[in-house]
Amino acid sequence: MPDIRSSVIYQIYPRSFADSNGDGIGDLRGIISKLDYLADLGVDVLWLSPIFQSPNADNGYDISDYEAIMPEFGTMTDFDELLAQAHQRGLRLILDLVVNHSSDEHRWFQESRKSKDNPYRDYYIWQPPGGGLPTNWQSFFSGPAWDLDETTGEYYLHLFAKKQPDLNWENPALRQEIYRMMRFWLDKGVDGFRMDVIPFLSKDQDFPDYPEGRFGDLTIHANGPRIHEFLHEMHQEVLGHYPSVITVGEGFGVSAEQANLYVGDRREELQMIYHFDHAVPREEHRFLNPAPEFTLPELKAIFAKWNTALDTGEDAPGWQNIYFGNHDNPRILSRFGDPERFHYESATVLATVLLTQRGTPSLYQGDELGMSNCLFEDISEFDDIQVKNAWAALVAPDMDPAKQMQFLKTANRIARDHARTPMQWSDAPHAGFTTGSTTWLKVNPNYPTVNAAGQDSPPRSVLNYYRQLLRWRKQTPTLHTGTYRDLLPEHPTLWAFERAHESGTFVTVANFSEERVVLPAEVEGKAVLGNYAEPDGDLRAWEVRVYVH
Ligand code: ISL
Ligand code: CA
Repeated sequence: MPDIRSSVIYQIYPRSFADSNGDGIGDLRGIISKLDYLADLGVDVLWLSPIFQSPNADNGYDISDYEAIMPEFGTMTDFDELLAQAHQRGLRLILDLVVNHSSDEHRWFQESRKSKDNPYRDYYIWQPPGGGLPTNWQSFFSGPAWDLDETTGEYYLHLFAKKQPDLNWENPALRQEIYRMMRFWLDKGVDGFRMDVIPFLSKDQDFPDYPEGRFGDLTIHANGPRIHEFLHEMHQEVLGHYPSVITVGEGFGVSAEQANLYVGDRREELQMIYHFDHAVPREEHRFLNPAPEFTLPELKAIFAKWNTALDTGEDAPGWQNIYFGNHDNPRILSRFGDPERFHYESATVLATVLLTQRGTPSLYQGDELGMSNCLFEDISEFDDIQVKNAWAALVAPDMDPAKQMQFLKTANRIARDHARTPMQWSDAPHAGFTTGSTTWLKVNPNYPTVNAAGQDSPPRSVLNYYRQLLRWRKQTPTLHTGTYRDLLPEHPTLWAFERAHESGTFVTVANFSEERVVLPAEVEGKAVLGNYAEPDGDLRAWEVRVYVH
């Protein structure tokens, strides 16, 4: 089994990847039809965002049956074929495990809400009304985290939307149900799980209000008192019995110092975690008060800090999953690059920096083509519950024109929908994503110039750069396990780092600007790879090079 450290993960957002039957919604047969493309790209592991039965209040992150396929996506037969065909091509497949909450349409919740003595009552978290809301806890998508359920007159907890009630991990019967479900998928041959908001599973049973000054800080719900006991139990009961299983925890609220509690080598919890230190801050009010983007020195400091932390302390070493973007963030090219003026150059800068970093990288679908943010002209063009609920809370009450403008401008920078527009396969109508007449979310109008078919043959294309880089990464052990050292942490526009290992030392140097920069003395050796012909002398606009010495 390949070491996860030499692997690259590719995230598929199934709703937007490829539509096989013309209904405008991506599906499993669509993914099957693109497996050759993915194998040829050179990635190793496919992570599918949720494919399970769901009313789609949060696009599948609200599951109503963990062992059934969402009918819009296909059938279990389609899934079995997808898995077999992926394996035939040497691709491993991991699923999204969303077990902090389910959908309110899950059978367990339907039972749970019926009566206080229903056998499923304790599958969820209920509190009596007392003097009103049990605590002042807030939810991600919709105000207070408690909702009064009329049938029994008690509140249930939902740290996300109302339709996403939190599961009660204190209940051993619930935990066993989850473990059984995990075995069901692993026994089918699934290669592992990406675990949604995994640090949230354990809740403080004293149900304290937010501490003074931290009202609404949702990171407080992470790292609860029994989280490591639960994850260790999951390992004993399930994960440890599948020696080559891949696990990636979504580490919302986990600090660099806490990371090895989850992924330290001997902890028997998870294999990898990914952090949020460089994710777009997304408290609801950000849509009217946007936070500035990270500067390059800030971004570099975050990567350096995590590398050090994972190698430090009694639980070291630990391993992480690294990324620039995913389905919860805008497009990386729009955040950190220059899609209009230096499309090829800045997309390949981001590719090279991520794929030569230390850690197992996750690529997000479409980044290998340089897909960028899409212009949403009106609130009605968005789909995401987060944007819609924030609009309802912040703008709809008075529809103040200045607020509307500010909101739309910010959403056009940070909304999750940017990552969710359909994959751009060709310059055919709807970017070749569907043969039908509509798509569930608008297609980025730049598809005639940015698409996979158009980038397939030209040697100088973002796609061919990724293909070449992924092949080179695979055969270069230094990139898998070599140490990481930032050579110029303070430099405002250059990211220069060294990866050292007995098999060779490499230096990546990337210019995150259009200004020419003199090659610093710290960078030595012979250039082996880059995004400009003749890599020599000053670094040109958005130029990246990798040196060996
Ligand atoms: O995008 C965010 C919310 O506005 C993130 O903070 C996100 O909610 C958080 O990282 C948890 O993400 C995961 O769980 C959510 C789901 O909406 C996200 O898509 C998923 O990645 C609830 O299941
Ligand atoms: Ca379809």
